[in-house]
Amino acid sequence: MNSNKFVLYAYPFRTRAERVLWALKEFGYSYEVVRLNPFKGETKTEGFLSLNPSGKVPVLTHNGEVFTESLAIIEYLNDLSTTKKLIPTEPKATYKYRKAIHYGLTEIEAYLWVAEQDSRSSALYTWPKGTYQDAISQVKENIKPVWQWLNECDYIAADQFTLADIYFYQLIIWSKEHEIEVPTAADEYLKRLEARVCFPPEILIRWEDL
Ligand SMILES: N[C@@H](CCC(=O)N[C@@H](CS)C(=O)NCC(=O)O)C(=O)O
Repeated sequence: MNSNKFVLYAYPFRTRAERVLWALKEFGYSYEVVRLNPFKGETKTEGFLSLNPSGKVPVLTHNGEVFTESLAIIEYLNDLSTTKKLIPTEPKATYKYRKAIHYGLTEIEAYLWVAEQDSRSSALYTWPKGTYQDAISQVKENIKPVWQWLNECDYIAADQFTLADIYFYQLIIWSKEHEIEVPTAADEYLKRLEARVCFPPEILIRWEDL
């Protein structure tokens, strides 16, 4: 473990990079975080674009090798770990885990991201009028099965914490910020996750709060 050198490139406020930060903590890796401000062009420098040509975070370097895509990175960290596993290995349990992640990505995050572009991040993108309302309606509808999962289980994809919880924590917090009503079982779930020793408080910092 000591030969692992991790550097995480993130923004100074909550982004998908906090998923990676949380996973680094859960697996007990030591790491350095480099915070870059996109509004000052710090993710468009030659140096950063040589790590990720899309200019997006998170980027993780591991012993000098570059890794991008937040969910792929946290799964890589799981695969590297010899002491802790946060992806189920029994086929049906793995299916449930993957189903949750894929559902979140295609049915919830895609719409949240568009809604976000149309509201808070308008300094980075602009979208046609009405986009926000349409995207939020989709989130409201598509998040309903998630509430049901949380009625049935303490965690999103299993009876215990998995990487899917890191992901869904952020999706639910994000939804709340867009005034999507969160049922009691889901609020209790968020509190359960916030009580974890490895929970990164950075995940709550929004750019408009800085
Ligand atoms: N699918 C990528 C998305 C990365 C992404 O969009 N990151 C945002 C911050 S959360 C970003 O850097 N946006 C800057 C931009 O769109 O130019 C992942 O999950 O890592």
